[in-house]
Amino acid sequence: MNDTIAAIATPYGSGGIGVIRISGPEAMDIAARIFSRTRTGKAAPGHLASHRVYHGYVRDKADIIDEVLLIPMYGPRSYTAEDVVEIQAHSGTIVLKQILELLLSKGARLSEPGEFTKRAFLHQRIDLTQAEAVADIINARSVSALKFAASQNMGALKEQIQALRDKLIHLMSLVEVSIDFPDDAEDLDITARGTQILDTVTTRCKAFIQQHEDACFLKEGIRIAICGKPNVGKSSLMNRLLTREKSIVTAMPGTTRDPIQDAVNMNGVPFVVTDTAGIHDTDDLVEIIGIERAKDHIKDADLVLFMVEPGTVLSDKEFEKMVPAEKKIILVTNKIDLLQDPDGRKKPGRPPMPELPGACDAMPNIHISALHDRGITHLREKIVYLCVRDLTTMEDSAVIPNLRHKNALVQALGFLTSAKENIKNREPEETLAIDLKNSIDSLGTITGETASVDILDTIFNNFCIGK
Ligand SMILES: Nc1nc2c(ncn2[C@@H]2O[C@H](COP(=O)(O)OP(=O)(O)OP(=O)(O)O)[C@@H](O)[C@H]2O)c(=O)[nH]1
Ligand SMILES: [Mg+2]
Repeated sequence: MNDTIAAIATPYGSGGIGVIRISGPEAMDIAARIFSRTRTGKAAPGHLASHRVYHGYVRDKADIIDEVLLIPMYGPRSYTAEDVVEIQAHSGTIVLKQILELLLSKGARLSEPGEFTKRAFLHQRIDLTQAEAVADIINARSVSALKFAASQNMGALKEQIQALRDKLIHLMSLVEVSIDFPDDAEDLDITARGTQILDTVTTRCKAFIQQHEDACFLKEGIRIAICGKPNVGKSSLMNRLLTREKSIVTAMPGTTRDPIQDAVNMNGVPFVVTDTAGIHDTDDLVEIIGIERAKDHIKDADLVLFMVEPGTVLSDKEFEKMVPAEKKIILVTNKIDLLQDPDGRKKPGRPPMPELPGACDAMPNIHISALHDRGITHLREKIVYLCVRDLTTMEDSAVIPNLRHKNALVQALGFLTSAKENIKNREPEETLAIDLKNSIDSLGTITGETASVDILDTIFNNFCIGK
């Protein structure tokens, strides 16, 4: 952290404004070397006041590269807590690159991915959960995901983990006192107090783990598989849900072979929808492979849209082979335009209703016409309702541990369980102290107090350069 880093902070490509960021002990000097407040470059900026906006020019000797705004921010009141300068230039690939190269030639070093945020963490301006939330905000694919990331960025998870850790540290201090002063041990009543603290912390850790399980879909997207017999209209529905023509639709059965996947946001919730090959008995090798892949997607899906059409006949056995019993399923009856007009009048000579196994009676059954865009809004609402009905209760606590946090919580839980056993079996207090220390360290990896260099590298390497 002794050197000064620079990077383009805005995305590649053309735009109104592009930002270049410089951070480190020489940030002000390096910026001053390329910046002048007049076109002729005679007026050196002199002392740059913090948090002011300077208008001027970036110059390479006699050449003006761009007209810019320059914002100096002295540490610790900056993103990294170091001296930071942000240069707002016009956003073109060449102009930003030229300014960056000029800065590098004046003594700055090109930053590594996430290095600005890493410096903010190492200077203890933010903890590790807040640093991770920065990446989550950037990558948020839905309003809900953004909301949780923003709350984590404000320190919601940090505070709750720290509170648990403080309770354990308090217990640890009692245990240490009773080891050092065995005569006072009885007054400290480690058994009762310890059990109570361990129970509280264990319950919270379990709740956090559950919150992770319930809500990790917010980041990754809820997986929906559209499946059914060939030609029932799966690809037509896929295109309706995505609101664009992604899957090929033809009147020929067996059109879709490879699974077709795309992300879509419905009512602020992210979904990943997969259109699959129609499942039936066939000798066609390509279809057989497509059907195998379809089954894999059905197995992994959080929700299956099982599609039928008027005239579909399906036995119990056939249905069982298509969809595993424990799946969350919405039955989608497509092509209702063949049965009735939009005003509800029955069509003469209409095909028979689908004949389905008894197990389907209990499933939600939505009637649609993918071709004529009927019932799609209702289906979307049903999908969102089924997948996120538990979300409202979760929002109160407003923290969602990620996979890394969850693994640390599981590890902590192991040590906490062992600590409780120690108290119950009246083991020596030294043994209890070891379990407590380990559980405190496990929770510390979440906030970064005890995180190893490897953990830090893994986290920050996933950032983009300039963040
Ligand atoms: N009348 C009517 N036809 C539809 C409807 N939805 C789809 N179709 C037609 O049904 C045929 C098959 O549609 P697809 O969406 O390709 O069906 P699929 O289930 O993906 O078919 P495969 O990929 O071959 O398994 C096409 O001719 C569509 O135009 C509908 O709601 N009503
Ligand atoms: Mg298809």
